Amino acid sequence: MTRVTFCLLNMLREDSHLPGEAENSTTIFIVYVHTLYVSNQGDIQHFSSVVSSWRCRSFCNKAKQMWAKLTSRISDEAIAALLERTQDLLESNGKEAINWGKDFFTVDETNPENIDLLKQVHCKIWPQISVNFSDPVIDHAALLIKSPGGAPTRLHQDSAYWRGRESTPSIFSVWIALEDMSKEKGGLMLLQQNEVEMSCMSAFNSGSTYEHEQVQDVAVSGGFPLLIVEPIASQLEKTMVLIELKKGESVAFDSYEPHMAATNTTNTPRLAMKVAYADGAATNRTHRYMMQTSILENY
Ligand SMILES: O=C(O)CCC(=O)C(=O)O
Ligand SMILES: [Fe+2]
Repeated sequence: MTRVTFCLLNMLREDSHLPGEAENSTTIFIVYVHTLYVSNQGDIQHFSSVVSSWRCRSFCNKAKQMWAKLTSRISDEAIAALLERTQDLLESNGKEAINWGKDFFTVDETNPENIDLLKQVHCKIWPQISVNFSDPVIDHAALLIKSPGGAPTRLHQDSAYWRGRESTPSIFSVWIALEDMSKEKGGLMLLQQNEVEMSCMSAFNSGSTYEHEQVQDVAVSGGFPLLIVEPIASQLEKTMVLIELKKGESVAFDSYEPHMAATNTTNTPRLAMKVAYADGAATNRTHRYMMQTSILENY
């Protein structure tokens, strides 16, 4: 009797089509050990065993809308400094900072505001960002404070707001929790199936925009006048999940990622901010909130 042993690697692919257009695939690798016993008469008896199998998710090649959670954290000190400076503004401008939060970070050379704080935040998040921009800029940064009882942010894609702004879409947002987030606080909600690794960010902004409609009363839509139309919105909302973010944690999402937030049902303001990055080389126009990251880093 002769024994012959050999290994085979098998590769299977599992595709999933989920609501919200994201298509993810999982590759399953299986290692088999095959042993053949060949008798002196030439009969073959076969024995096989699975040694190991592992699954490898290859998200980014097919997902059309994407978000990724950063592992870096903004420090408590930086957040405390930021919140201290928002106090006066909150009192004088009203608590719904979604309407004025962009002016908090004014990069205007003659009258810059809070750029030291923006630099601290940027220097924490930017090293994690893996995009291939030839001229990285901050397109805008904003406080996103939702007052107690503040209206929900209704479902939209930012691409609907940024139409015509760029030759190739590049703008993406980093949404930062300035306190622990919960659904009651009105934390950010995204489509779970669109989560990718940070290393997939170079594939950001390869999706498409759902039809949006203009709403007249922005007060009821959380300050955002362009919303995904029905019945698409209701369909997507079924799979929206709260992104669990602790104070200082953040999530990057591309301009095609549908997002929303619930009403803040607590009795304290929801404390969050965002930094929207872009490739300056793709932009069709500049504006007073825009700043090259290299200038900010040397500020
Ligand atoms: O923070 C929110 O409630 C929504 C923010 C948002 O939609 C955005 O910054 O694009
Ligand atoms: Fe948005």
